[in-house]
Amino acid sequence: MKTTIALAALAVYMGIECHGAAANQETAPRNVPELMRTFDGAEVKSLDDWERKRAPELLARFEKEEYGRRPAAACERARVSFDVYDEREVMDGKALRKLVRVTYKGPNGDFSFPFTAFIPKAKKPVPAFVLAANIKRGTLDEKQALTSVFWPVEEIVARGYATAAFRFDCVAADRKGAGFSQGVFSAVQREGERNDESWATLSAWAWADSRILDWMEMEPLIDAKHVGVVGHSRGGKTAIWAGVTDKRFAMVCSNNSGCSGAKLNHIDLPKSEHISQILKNFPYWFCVNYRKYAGKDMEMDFDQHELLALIAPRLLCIASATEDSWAGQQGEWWAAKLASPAWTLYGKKGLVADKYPAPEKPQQNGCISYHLRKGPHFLASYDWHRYMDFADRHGWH
Ligand code: GTR
Repeated sequence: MKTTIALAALAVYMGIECHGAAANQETAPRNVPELMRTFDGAEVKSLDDWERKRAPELLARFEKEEYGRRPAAACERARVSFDVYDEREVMDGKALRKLVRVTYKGPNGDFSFPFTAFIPKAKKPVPAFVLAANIKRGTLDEKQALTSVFWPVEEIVARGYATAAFRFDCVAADRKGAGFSQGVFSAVQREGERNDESWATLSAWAWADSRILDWMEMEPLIDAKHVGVVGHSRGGKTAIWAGVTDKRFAMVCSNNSGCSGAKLNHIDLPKSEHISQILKNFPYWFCVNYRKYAGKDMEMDFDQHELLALIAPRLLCIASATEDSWAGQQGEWWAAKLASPAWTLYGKKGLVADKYPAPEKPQQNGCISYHLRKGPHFLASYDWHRYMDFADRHGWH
């Protein structure tokens, strides 16, 4: 009880909303679009069918209809450079803290944003986690980071992982009406060049996750082949899109991401957020085309399990919280379950579980991990430890 109150208070302090009580009875999905059938009706029978036809058509669908397409210029590595502008020992010499500025030279001007990295001292390069930090107040300076429950860097470092985080609003404003002539958008294109399938804010944040990975690839203290991307709620949606659009991420951890994140739409969970609600409050997270799906959650011909499937054969962690029915916990579990056949095509196991789990009984036997934390909508130390357990289990240490 105490922990719950403390977490809720922290969530409020950090500007993160807490959502209502749990719905625990089991609900089954209905009329779910078939993962292993192409849009023109052909059955996907092999890995080849998947990689040549189905996965590309799904990616194109999610780009065109939900998260938007990133202009090619945003993805040119040669436009990106880094400046480590401060570096010091922290945690009694156990780790290095680096402050890094990313500069992107866009066709329409320059844009830069800072991030903070903590790297444990070790004999060989260490695996790492990148966090898109959706905090609305405070900075990611040393003091903030070291005392933050949302980003428990001391615990992460103690387990031998490096971690880096950027603040959302340093990349693109998290505000309705902010438009697309600010943040990274301004450097890439003019508002007048945008159309109904242009990238939007979730994609811009996911872009920043990838720039941090660019830097990690050049940082000799980090093992860039073992980097996970983590995010909570809108950050959890961002983490999924980052992992889908950038296959260098070896693991995706999507915490309480809910509607238009890990939650399946074809499931009747009345207390959970629906597409019409998310579009009303946060239209700028998505491309304009997504608006045609408002009120069509159970009718659309694609769904979020198909997005998760695009992460196969890499590692995927989906997490819910008992008091977070707004995120639709069972919908998150079902999407993980229904995405699993993509892992089977690679000779691996997705989510190894037949039943929705009890709280704090993580399901971690396959390449998809699912856990249900007790408590509110939040990214807690408990969640981080399950992500690190999963990475450890897959030999990251
Ligand atoms: C909520 C929103 C969710 C979720 C959350 C968050 O208000 O409805 O989709 O993303 O915000 O990011 O905290």
